[in-house]
Amino acid sequence: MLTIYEKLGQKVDVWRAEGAALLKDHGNFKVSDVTVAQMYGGMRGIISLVCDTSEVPNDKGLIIRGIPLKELTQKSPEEIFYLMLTGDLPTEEELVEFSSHIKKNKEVPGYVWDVLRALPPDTHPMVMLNTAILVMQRESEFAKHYNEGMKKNDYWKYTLEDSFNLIGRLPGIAAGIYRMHFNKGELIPPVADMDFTGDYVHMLGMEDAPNGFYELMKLFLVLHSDHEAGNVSAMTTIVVNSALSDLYYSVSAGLNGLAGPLHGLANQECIKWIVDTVDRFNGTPTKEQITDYVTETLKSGKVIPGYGHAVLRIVDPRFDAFLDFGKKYCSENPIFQTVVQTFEVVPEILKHIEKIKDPWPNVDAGSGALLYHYGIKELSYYTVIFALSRVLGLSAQAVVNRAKLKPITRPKSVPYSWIVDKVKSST
Ligand code: AMX
Repeated sequence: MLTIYEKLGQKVDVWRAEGAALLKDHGNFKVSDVTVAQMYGGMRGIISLVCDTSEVPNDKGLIIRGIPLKELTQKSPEEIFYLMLTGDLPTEEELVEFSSHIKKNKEVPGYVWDVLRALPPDTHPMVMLNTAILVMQRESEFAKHYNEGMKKNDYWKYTLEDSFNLIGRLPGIAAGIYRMHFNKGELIPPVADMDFTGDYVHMLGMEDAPNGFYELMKLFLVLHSDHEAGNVSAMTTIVVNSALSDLYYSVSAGLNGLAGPLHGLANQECIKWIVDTVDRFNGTPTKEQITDYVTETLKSGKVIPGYGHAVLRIVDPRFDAFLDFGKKYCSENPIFQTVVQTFEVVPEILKHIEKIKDPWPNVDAGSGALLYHYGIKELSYYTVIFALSRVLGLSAQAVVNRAKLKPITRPKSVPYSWIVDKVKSST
């Protein structure tokens, strides 16, 4: 059996040779054009990034290294991380060796807790998470070896090492934030040999949660792990990382983007909207009541959280996976029932609003109701769990980019007058 460093080492040589051949033979091949509307419209649809860890065709949803998500929902976060890094699912032996790198880094240094305790009590949990990640930058192996003159060829190895250190500690940090911020009692130390999901559940203090909580967290951590490279958090991580900033700087930057309500914070916004609906109508609302509330929300100028997507044009398969889970474990719960009812109502309304390109639910439309069912009712915490999962993809993308010797990101910008002149001169 090859260790993860040996296995990736072999792949890296192949990837570099393939990339070099592609550039030599087809470097001038044109893959996309850019319109003025795209420049002014958030670069939507411009094919301009290479991402091997996952892809999101608009009519299929998430595919990780060629495997559709629905074939991966029973896997563990460790297996998905391995798959994203190498392109292969691990054998049992490989998984044990791989997981040992994550397990040996579980202890969170005391200074991280000191910094978190010093933050004002109304600090958002996402700020706590990103601060914790950033203060650990002093431990970056990449930064240390860079300062010692490491060779470019080895950048990926120390990025991988940073990812193991970061990912090993994150369940403890995320669980600690939950306990600290929401007064859940003392911090709970990790258990050396527990898996990523199990130890997180343990450190949350939720080992006695009702049947299915471990399965929910495992599914949650798999479903949110990656979504190609063009979304706000992934692209931000890539851009920052491309300056040879290490993983701590890059991931912390990317997660600041995840904290936006149009991106990862949508899960917090969505459950807030669902709970408000249930409160307002004293239980699971009727379809007519949901219709009224949707209309009111739209009239007030707000979006319906959990619906729509910049890329997808179908029901997000991640939403489908959560829906299946809910039907199995909590079909009687009024919050979950409201999610189901909302799904039956909202797309029909959004379909008739011309400007909305995707009326279907995304990942955030269903996840919160399940967390709520199991007793995690602190809504501002939801994006932290999303982040705990997404760090797997952000890290895998960074390692692969380093392996492929990706240069600094630096697209060209132009002023408005340049576009006007260009349009004039061509007509
Ligand atoms: N409710 C109301 N209006 C919506 C809408 C929704 N759910 N989805 C899109 N629209 C509106 C947009 O705000 C935009 O209006 P504007 O032109 O007046 O600004 C118009 O429809 C066109 O948008 P679009 O091209 O269909 O989508 P987009 O690519 O610009 O944005 C997204 C995509 C996700 C930001 C948007 O659908 C949205 O705001 N959804 C609600 C928030 C949400 O669920 N975000 C989570 C996404 C998944 C994730 O990252 N976790």
